[in-house]
Amino acid sequence: MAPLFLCFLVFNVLSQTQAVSVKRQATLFNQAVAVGNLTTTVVDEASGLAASRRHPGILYTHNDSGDGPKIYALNASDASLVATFTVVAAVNHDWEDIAVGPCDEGGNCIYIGDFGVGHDGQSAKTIYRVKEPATLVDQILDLDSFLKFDWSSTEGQTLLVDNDGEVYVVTNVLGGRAKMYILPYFAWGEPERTYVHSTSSVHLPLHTSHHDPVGGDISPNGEDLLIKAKHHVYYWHVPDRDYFRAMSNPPTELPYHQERLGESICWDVTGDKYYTLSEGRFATLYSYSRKVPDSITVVG
Ligand SMILES: *[C@@H]1O[C@H](CO)[C@@H](O)[C@H](O)[C@H]1NC(C)=O
Ligand SMILES: *[C@@H]1O[C@H](CO)[C@@H](O)[C@H](O)[C@H]1NC(C)=O
Ligand SMILES: CC(=O)N[C@H]1CO[C@H](CO)[C@@H](O)[C@@H]1O
Repeated sequence: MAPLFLCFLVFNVLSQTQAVSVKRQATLFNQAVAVGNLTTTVVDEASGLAASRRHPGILYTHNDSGDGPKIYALNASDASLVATFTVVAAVNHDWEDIAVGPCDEGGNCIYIGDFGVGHDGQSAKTIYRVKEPATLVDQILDLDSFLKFDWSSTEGQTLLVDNDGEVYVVTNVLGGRAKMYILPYFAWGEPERTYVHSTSSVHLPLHTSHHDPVGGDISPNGEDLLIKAKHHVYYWHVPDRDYFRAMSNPPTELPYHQERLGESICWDVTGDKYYTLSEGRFATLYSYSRKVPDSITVVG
């Protein structure tokens, strides 16, 4: 028993050390693999991506402005369209991102960020929440709730939802540093807009010379955060789930296959890979899988 236990202990220590050095070398994830191309013409401006919790292997996406209030369910193994959901009592002014997180009364909800600047120069500054449907067939989804906010920023393109249902919105800036805001929970369902002060925000440790960032996602276990810029994917490991404090640390840059107009990124439901999808017709869905630490290969 004793030598076996010791062996196990050594293995654990080794794999911990490996994980740390692997992270420093920024070789945590593999290069992009093309999963498949969109075969449907209805998704031609995909601007957000999120993994279903209720239906593993399904990713939700949506069009940018110009579409109805529609969520498209894609098969993560071949990028085919599985179902289309229409959200009643919502409008797609300029939906910029989508996320999945808990509902108020348990279960999983889809969150939609309508906070881009539409063709009319206005921003709806609204988050919609709907329950994840039980079946993957075309259907109408009732609104679970909405959150109307206001801020001093022009627009956001990144929506993050954590395990507690807290909602974070990242501003999109041209030059300088974007800010991550946490939206107040009490604002859900309030007919009046709630003003979000900059005291509820933190600067990202990133400088941009493009309109960035364009998307992001928190992993289902809450420990990993991705922010996507036009040309880069940034990663923070956040074991304590303090996403605000994580922003005082520089991120690790992860592999990214440059897309024409890539605005969408999400984790897989297991957190073992992430996906990116570009705007445009017949865009390619890419996946980037987590590398298995060397120590596991050696021992296993
Ligand atoms: C997917 O699209 C890319 C770029 O248009 C193309 O090169 C590739 O052949 C397509 N793959 C499939 C399986 O159709
Ligand atoms: C997704 O695609 C895979 C491979 O093509 C297939 O086996 C699976 O049944 C599909 N899932 C759904 C929900 O359509
Ligand atoms: C099917 C559909 O409505 N597609 C829309 C997706 O969004 C773009 C605008 O960004 C529209 O041009 C498409 O018509």
